[in-house]
Amino acid sequence: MNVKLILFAFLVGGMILLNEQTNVNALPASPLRARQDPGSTLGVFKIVGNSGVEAMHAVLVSPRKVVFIDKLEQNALKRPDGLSALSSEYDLDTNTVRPLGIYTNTFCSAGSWLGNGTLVEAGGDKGDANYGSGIQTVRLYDLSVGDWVELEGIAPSNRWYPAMATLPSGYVFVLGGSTAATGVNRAEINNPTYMIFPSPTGGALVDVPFPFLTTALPYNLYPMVHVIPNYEGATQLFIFANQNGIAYDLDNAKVIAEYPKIGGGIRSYPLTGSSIMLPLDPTNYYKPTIMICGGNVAYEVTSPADSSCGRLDLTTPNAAWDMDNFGGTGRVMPDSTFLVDGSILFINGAGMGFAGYRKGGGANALWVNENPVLFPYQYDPSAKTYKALSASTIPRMYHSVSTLVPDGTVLIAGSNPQGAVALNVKYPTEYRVEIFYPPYLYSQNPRPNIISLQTYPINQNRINVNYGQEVTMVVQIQSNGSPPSLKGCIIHHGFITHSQNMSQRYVYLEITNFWTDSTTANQYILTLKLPPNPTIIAPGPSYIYVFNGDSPPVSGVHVLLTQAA
Ligand SMILES: *[C@@H]1O[C@H](CO)[C@@H](O)[C@H](O)[C@H]1NC(C)=O
Ligand SMILES: [Cu+2]
Repeated sequence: MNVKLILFAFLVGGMILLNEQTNVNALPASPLRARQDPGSTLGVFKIVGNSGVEAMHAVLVSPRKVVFIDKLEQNALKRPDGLSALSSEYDLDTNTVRPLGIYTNTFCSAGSWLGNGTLVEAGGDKGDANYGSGIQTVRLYDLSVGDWVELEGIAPSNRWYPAMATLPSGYVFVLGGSTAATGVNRAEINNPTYMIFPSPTGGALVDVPFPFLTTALPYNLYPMVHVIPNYEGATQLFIFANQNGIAYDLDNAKVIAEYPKIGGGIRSYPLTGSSIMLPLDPTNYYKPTIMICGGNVAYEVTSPADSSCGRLDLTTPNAAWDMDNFGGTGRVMPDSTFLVDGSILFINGAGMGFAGYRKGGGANALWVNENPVLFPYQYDPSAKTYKALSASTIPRMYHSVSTLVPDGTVLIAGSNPQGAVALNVKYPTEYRVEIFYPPYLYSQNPRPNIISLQTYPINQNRINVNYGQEVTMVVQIQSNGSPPSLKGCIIHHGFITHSQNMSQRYVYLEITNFWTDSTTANQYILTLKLPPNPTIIAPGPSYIYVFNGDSPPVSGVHVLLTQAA
């Protein structure tokens, strides 16, 4: 036996003995403590359940429920009428699914929340004998109903691979796409227009020309759209496709800035990259920085994925892209997901090829996305550093997703690089749902337990809050000898598909007051100031968090953020 090993065994044994004898820090088992799983400074993946339908899209609809949406294919999960479900609701407490009622083809659509808290999903492809056409369909999901209502054929044009974003008005902006399914877009099927849902005039939905999408051909599908924060409350959008971005004033229908071309590869479908607006901070007046990562330089099966990210300050005149090497690993179809502490998880994707389906079958199958990247990076936006974390065992390539869950974990699902369900192939239709426990869940900083917001107890229900409001929170934090070091934030979790988080956003909240609650041990009362207007973060459902050092709360608070009446 090796000397080091003996020494190690002795040390571990000694430590256990010490703990048993002296009972050092013997706290009761409680969610207030850091997780005690065999520790990992690199995070842990766990397979927890089955998504029922392939998870092409995912959206957190309440703290413990995620809705998945697939395309038209023969999933094992059946609707009450016996046909395969195309959408499901996943319960994070029981790890079970129930089928939802989507009856039109959702391949491939998009979604975003209305400011009133209803989820909108729009677009898709042709139907068949059993399922309606989804290509002009708008779908609505209300928590109170717990299921979809489909408005078939109400959109004025076909949209396949559109982008969506919640506007400061609370209406949803639906941009671009093609009029038919395609591997790469082309002029004959391009849809260089946008529509706003519901109709701002109250009349029929209308399409408005948007010429940028013509100049961005052929790589203009799932364009990236982010509302630009400003104090005036103006509706200004950062829109990016292919390798170029503009700032667009939607109120006055004009381009107000054209940004330089990004370095590195192409960033839009099928050479799919990911974009994210870095956390906004009131201490620097919500200065907006966009980060775009991954993609590919060429539409070729054997082309290695792009290993670059660009950061751009949208409001700095003549700003240039600040490029890096994406941690040193190329990724096409990465997902970018905010963690509670303001870091970003870059996860999923492939090291080679592009977004799309395998060509051929059997031993001759040609996989157009290959070399799955199994490990995430945790990116620190302030230090601009990447940390490689633990790897999953499951490839997550085309049609896979990840989303933050309010308990600080990340749900990962999907992957299906083929047109129909296939299980016994190299990269099968993937139904396994994983939860990733980021390193901060193994932190020694005790986790805050939020007890109430504005005197309302914390449960699954949304609490109504307004822009500019100071909200009062009661929180318990187990003592570990040092006083808690709290930060606050509000996160809009977005709607995730095809490596885009429609309207996902992270905004730090100023803690304006903080005092110890003299009536209850380890309890604190604080006030948090919400952002001033809906350009900073979309109106509608969001989650308010406080975190202790890096340690996230037991759960964020589900709120509905609106303008004061
Ligand atoms: C939100 O607005 C949409 C579109 O007008 C409407 O269909 C939906 O019922 C509204 N939701 C709520 C909760 O009021
Ligand atoms: Cu797709």
